[in-house]
Amino acid sequence: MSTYQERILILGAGGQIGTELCEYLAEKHGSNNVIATDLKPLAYQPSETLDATNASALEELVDRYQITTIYHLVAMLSATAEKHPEKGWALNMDTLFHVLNLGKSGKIKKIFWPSSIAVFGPSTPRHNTPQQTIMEPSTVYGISKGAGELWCSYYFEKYGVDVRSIRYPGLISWKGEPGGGTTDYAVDIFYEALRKKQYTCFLKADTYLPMMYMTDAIRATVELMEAPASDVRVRTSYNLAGNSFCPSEIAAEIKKHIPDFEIDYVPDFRQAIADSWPASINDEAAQADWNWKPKYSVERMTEEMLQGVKSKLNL
Ligand code: AKB
Repeated sequence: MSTYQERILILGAGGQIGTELCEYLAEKHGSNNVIATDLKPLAYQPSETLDATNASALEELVDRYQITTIYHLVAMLSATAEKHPEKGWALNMDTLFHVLNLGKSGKIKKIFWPSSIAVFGPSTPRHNTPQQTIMEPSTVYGISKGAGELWCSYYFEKYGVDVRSIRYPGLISWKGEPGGGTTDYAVDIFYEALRKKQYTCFLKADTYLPMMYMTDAIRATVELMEAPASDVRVRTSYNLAGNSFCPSEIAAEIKKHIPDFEIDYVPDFRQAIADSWPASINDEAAQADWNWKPKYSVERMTEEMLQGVKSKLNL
């Protein structure tokens, strides 16, 4: 726990992670101490519109709100970045540097920056992928996350910036929607199962990927941020495992609740991205360093997702 009153700024707060992280942190620290920002106006208060590529606008908010901690969630994800490689690289790297430099200048004390399973590539061991292993990503997003991890570690070693990071698996949520990722099918499937009882999946039936329910991911994020600095031994980014499953398995789980649900498979360019990523992840380092333990099974996640999406769609 910190000995000072944390004042938190969230960048990209309107996205899939930000939507739930804002709520969670506001509950914990009081909403006056959690300021949300996004390109678009947000319902959450207090919030500000911010283009995170604008370093001086970001610094002005940090000064105005006396921010101590930034959760930097702005990113172009894997599928979109393959369509806009240079834009993806620029967005993902420029915004990271702006935030790291605020840490270097001493204006902020702590940073969270998400990495991803996308840092791994076709030459990485695919099963139970270790914390430290071959990392030759084949996507723009993965290259940007891999480079970003090394920059985080560099700023920690050279300038003492307390930056912490998790390699998120595919994240599954109903409150916030994913946008532009390869693992998005695992959210879309719930919406389509409830709306149409039919889903056409853009990955093959047996494509295993590491996945995690958002409630676990938010808890992991905050647990990492609250761990004593000396326990955070990995300053690139931590592997984090939840469940590993493939489209046919999640479809079978949904069928237990919606027996006439049907799925078919029309793989597109995202199949090659998924094939380059791990099928499952080893997170022993996170378990050992800050006591990480996932709580959600695929069964429990499916029940909560169906309930949540149902209420969101007013069904
Ligand atoms: C994506 O699919 O691009 C993201 C990720 C795994 O980082 N969800």
